[in-house]
Amino acid sequence: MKIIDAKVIVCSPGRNFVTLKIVTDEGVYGIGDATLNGREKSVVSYLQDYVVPALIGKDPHRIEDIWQFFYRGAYWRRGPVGMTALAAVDVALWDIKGKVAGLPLYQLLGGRSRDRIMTYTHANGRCMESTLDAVGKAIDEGYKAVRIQSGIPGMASTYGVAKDGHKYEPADADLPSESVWSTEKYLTFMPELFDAVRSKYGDDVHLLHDVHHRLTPIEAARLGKELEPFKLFWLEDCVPAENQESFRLIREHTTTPLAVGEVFNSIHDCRELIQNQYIDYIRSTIAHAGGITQVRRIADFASLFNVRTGFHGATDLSPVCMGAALHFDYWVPNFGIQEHMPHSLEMESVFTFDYTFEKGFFTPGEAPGHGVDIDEKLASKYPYKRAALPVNRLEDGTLWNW
Ligand code: CS2
Ligand code: MG
Repeated sequence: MKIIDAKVIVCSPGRNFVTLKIVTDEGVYGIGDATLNGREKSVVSYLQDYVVPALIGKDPHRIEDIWQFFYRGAYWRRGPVGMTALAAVDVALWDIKGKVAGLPLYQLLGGRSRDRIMTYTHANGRCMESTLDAVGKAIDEGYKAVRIQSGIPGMASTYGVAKDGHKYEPADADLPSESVWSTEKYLTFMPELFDAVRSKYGDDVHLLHDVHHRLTPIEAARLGKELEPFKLFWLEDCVPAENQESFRLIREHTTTPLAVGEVFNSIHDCRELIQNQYIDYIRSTIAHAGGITQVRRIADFASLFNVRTGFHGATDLSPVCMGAALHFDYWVPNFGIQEHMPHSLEMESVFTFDYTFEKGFFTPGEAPGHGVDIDEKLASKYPYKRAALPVNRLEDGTLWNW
């Protein structure tokens, strides 16, 4: 079997997506998600100018060798753009292998380890009351786990809170919009917020929160400690994780479980975090961490240190990534939880998939491969429009982590 073509499909059904379609000489094709929010065209160029020409003629069954060719052979290894491009190739090849074998992807990985996949959704509001209402709505929809983000008194806006009446979409302008952040106001409000949620909804629902890289280690230690009474499922991205050692200080102060990794693209980004058990959940996702081939290595390594998976699953990861992630979640022994920000009907119209959601849990389909496809004709009706992620400044104007 040989690869005879590879197409990069860029579309924007409500938001930008990049999809790689690899076609073989036997008519079987596979697709992978190559979406990197705010940097889509960089991945398009990396694929079109450097990866696709070298793919033509290769045997699509040689997934590992092709992975090594575009990782070890790239010279300029790692980085979000190259690893997102490699991830798309990898997922498309696993899709082809499943189709040729006539097996759903989870069977190729080792069969299912569970009956269903627990997922969490987002609840957010501009104030405590509207956030509490959003939590209640998520619980009514059957979710057993809810991520909570709220507007902060004294701040005009903050991460994770949708503009009135809209779904939350961070890439909200042609050029980066600017927001203002106050750690002091945030740290004062968070314990009040989670106290109110627990008081209203009790202890049964899992609560998660994304700090989104905005604290220093000692601030994160304080927040983790102050949130302990509210028994979070996890506190996510509490500090930027380039310095993995900074998590030791947080770990020494709090038992609140920690999750990190959606911005990682290599096992080396999380090796110390995992082997020192500084974290409880690794979030590196198939679309940005080099595909199934590398994420499987990360998950296996994490299993040695009691670290579980908690894949990133925001709307800027397409249904292709979601489909592949659910097959992986079905198999991976050290599964933790799967994020799910529902895609809009417009987004879902371009992608067909056979995974299903019921009462807080997902199940992948039984179609060979990952079960997701793209309607190229319909996709072409939604042209790309540049959309940048925001930047964040402290109240004194200092450029801070968004
Ligand atoms: C967030 C993401 O879902 C999450 O945990 O961190 O929504 C993140 O802000 C976006 O994926 C950035 O593109
Ligand atoms: Mg996050």
